[in-house]
Amino acid sequence: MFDTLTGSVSSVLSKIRGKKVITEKEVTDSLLLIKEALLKADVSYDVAQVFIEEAKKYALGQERIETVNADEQFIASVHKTLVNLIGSEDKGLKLEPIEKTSVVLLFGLQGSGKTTSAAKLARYYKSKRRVMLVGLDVHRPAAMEQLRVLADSIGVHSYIDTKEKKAYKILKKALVSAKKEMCNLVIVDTAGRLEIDDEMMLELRRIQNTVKVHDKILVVDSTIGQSLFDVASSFKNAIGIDGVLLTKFDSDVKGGAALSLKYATGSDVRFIGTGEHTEDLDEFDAERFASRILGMGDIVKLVAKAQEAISQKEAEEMLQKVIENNFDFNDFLLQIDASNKMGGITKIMDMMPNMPSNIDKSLIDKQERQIKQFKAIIQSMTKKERLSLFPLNNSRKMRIANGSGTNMYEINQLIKQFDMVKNMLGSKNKMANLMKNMEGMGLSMDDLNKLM
Ligand SMILES: Nc1nc2c(ncn2[C@@H]2O[C@H](COP(=O)(O)OP(=O)(O)OP(=O)(O)O)[C@@H](O)[C@H]2O)c(=O)[nH]1
Ligand SMILES: [Mg+2]
Repeated sequence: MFDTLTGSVSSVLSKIRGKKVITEKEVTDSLLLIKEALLKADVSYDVAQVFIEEAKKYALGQERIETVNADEQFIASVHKTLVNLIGSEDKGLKLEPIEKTSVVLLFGLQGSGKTTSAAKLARYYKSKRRVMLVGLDVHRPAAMEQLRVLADSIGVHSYIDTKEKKAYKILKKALVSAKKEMCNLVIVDTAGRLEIDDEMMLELRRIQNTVKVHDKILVVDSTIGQSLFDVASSFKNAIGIDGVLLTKFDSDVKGGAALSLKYATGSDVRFIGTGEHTEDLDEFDAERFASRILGMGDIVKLVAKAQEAISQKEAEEMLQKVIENNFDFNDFLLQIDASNKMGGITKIMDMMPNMPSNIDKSLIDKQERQIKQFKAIIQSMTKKERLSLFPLNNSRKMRIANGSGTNMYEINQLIKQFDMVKNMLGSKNKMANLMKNMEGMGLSMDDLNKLM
């Protein structure tokens, strides 16, 4: 994601890094280069201009802090300016207290991801609220069905009416049904158009005049490019925008929309869609996003994920086993699972700071395949074999290879890595090493290590 932008911004910053003193010219030149990178990332000229002016004011206007290096202070200024520009003070949906019913309206262009996002939000909130999804796409009955299927799959209520042609009438009836079902969060999916048209806006206005809407969320495809400004201003004029949900963040190579939305809509990006599945939704975090653009990586997320993937207790138990020389294939499997839980190597790399953008993807694919293979191999072992009480002879290896659809070479590879991890774990009696052993599975966890 945004490899080019991150690459060019970090190369500008790398020229500054290590400097004790930075001249005004160096500040201006660096900011101009960053501006160029922003423009290439499809950020509008206005936004890029605002960024450079603010950053300059901030960087030059600040008093020199003696204890902080000039380079760090400058990078911090750029970071702060970016965060202000992107802005995300508002997080999540703006909801009424739970005893009241909150109505959230999703709107946007055709194919921007409204229906999918409605389902994602329902899933996100279903543990906190009783959710009902309402389909108002009166122009395409299939779209309503799509919403119902999604609602069923995540286990929330839904209300559709494929016969009624007036969207606002469906919503009125849906709210009655929501009361009956005691749903306190109604998420409304509306129809989209290829372009903004009057009929679409009229329909939205009618909806808004019929019921009290508590949160109006514009759904925007992050690959939209410069037309973002027209879209935002039309919806803003017609019904107003409280917040933005940015979809297809996973396929956003430029980052322009994410950078410009606050400026274009005056509202914060509250959520980002990161894939096609209903679980692929995150609250947007401007600090992290800015860090990523500056090549500082998404360290916060990486650490949180690592902690989630392997609990402290599991880690300590594993360490104890190594000390007692009982580390077995079951433990190894647990670690493989932990790396899977973190989203696989590709996602981990994406979160790491200063990762070169030209990493050989085929190599990563190969390593991910190998991890899957290792899992299959261990799962084909007998209970005793998994305990690693004796060396595996050739006939056992053959049997395991047949069972897991692998071959002798791959089994030997696994044993080699297993031994490596075991030795590494045993070498230093430290929790930090536990994370490091992931290197044995092809992960570079150096940065994580420093933090643990
Ligand atoms: N990769 C990716 N795909 C997404 C995301 N959100 C939605 N999609 C895909 O985008 C396409 C359109 O999504 P929909 O939810 O049907 O869009 P919509 O705005 O409801 O479309 P209309 O009802 O036709 O206006 C589908 O193929 C979705 O799977 C996302 O965050 N990432
Ligand atoms: Mg739809």
